[in-house]
Amino acid sequence: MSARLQYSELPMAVSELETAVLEGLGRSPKAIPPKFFYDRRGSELFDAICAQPEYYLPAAEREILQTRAARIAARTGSGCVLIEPGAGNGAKVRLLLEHIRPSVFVPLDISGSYLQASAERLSRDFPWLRVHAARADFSHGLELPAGLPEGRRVAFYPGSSLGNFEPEAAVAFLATVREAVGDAGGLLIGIDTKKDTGLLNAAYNDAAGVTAAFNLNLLHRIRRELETDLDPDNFHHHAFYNPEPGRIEMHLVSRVAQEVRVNDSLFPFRAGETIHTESSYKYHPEEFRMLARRAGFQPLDLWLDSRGLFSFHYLEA
Ligand code: AVI
Repeated sequence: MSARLQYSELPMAVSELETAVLEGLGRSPKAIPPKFFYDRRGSELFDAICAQPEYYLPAAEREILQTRAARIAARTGSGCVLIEPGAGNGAKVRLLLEHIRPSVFVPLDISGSYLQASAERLSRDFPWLRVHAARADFSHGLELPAGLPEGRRVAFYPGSSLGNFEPEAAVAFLATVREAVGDAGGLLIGIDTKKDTGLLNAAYNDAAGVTAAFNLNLLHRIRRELETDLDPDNFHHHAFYNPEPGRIEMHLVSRVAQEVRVNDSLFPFRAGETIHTESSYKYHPEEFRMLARRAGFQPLDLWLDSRGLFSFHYLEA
């Protein structure tokens, strides 16, 4: 590892998956939070989703970042501390780094080995860049690694990941980002917009079955990591847009009536009963601006791609 590259592990409960599964399968309706999708295999499958033609988000987002990079950099200023929660493979920030020229880039991700590998690639490809990567579960708040330089803090939260929070939790998360960046800070955030239901449903039901594999990987992960007789083949993927709350819902549907054992607990399933694994909220720009204001941010800029499929907002504290 070069001197420009640092890696930290912020505290994370090891038994969290077990607790979430035992609690979530005991509940009615059954639910497991989406953050457990992202073990190494899940992160790889998510990358594969991003390459599916139906999943319009990455291309729309790339278009905005490519065409607006100079304006974005004018807002963030160069030499800032650039923080990316849920950085994944770092593909998006690459479009901005040369423009923003941050003093340090701080990628945070729940998947440690995946994060380390992508931080190393980034450090190699941008020889001037200082990278301080940290494995962190920021679903409980945004803790930053110690030893970051002084300077304006700007958070970068692309990919519409905020959509995976319930709206109240989204406000709470934005408020923790607001606190982490401080009074002089900013947030550049990508938000998926409301649109034609057919496009939305196709994006979460790609023809190659990658989203289905991503959803089902949660069950494979549970099988790998917990003491269980759960058989992933007894479930199938189901995703649909629910217009009333304005969200895509992903579920795993039990094909049969069955009983699943995890540790010493038994969980009965009716045929057709589901585990709700993810919600992905879509926001009109003004709906999102209202959320941002409630978290103490002032919305400044709104950028849309040419088809109006995706939005980027720049907010200041
Ligand atoms: C990470 N997140 C914004 C994705 C989404 O679109 O909600 C996760 C995803 N789930 C299925 N496909 C992609």
